[in-house]
Amino acid sequence: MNGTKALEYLGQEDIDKFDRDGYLCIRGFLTPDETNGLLQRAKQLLDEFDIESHPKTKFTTGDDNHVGDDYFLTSGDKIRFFLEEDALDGQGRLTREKQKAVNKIGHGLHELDPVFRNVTLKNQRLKALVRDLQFHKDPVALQSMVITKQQHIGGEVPEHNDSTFLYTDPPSALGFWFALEKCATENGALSFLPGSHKTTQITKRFVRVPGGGTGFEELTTTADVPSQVKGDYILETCEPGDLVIIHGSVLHKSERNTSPNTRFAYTFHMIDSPPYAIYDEKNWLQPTPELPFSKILD
Ligand SMILES: O=C(O)CCC(=O)C(=O)O
Repeated sequence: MNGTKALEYLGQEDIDKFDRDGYLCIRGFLTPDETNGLLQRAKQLLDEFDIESHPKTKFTTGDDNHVGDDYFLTSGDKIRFFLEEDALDGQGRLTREKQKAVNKIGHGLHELDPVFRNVTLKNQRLKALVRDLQFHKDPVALQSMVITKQQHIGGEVPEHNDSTFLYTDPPSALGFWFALEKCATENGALSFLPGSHKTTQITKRFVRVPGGGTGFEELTTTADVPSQVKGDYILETCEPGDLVIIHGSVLHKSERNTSPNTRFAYTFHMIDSPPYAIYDEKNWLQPTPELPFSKILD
């Protein structure tokens, strides 16, 4: 994947591991100050958001029941708050304090909030890593989120790959996922099916449905790859400050958090830009003239 250019941040063994497994954990990528800054800012956003004017949009992920209301669809250039499925009772009232009811904050943190922007768009270490990986020719950033995995009710994230949700032609999604707290078995650490990026086709894409809402569109695939994924999921426990780079085709998931500890993580994605990859108007998240997707290597 990497040519003859001298590496700036990664080692060749990191690049080889990412190529083999479809994901790569980089321990201690963020400094303790950066990690704590992101965590405290996320908690401050939770303290400050107004639950009275909130439409009570929950973050749901099932194949037949994925969130798709206007609050979600127009959140690409905003900082919005999506609730845990179990945070509301039958009458739509919160069953807990608002800070413990939010599943995730998204999706324009990396553009709008200075603390998140610094780590995402202004981060020289990250730019060096991106140049080393050579995954993209001209990457842009989109879809940033703080995933809180709340104590006791933090929802499961079912098996998926990210290119289904951020589809480009050809697929080019790459996830950057930063642990802000300890991530262990009991609070829903990420797990991966190593190598599945080489054996899994992108067979559907998450789209805006004409007339409103979201759904999945089936794709016709021509790639000649084995459809049967072999092997076992590997749970990747993380310490605060660790970064996991996630190939857009690799299968991954996280379990429900039934523990008394939250599992805050910050994540955003990169895709390639034209002419290398086309991101079209069917995608759920749309750039706006006021806030186009920012380039990473400007
Ligand atoms: O943080 C999680 O539990 C899931 C994250 C994930 O699957 C993703 O960012 O694609």
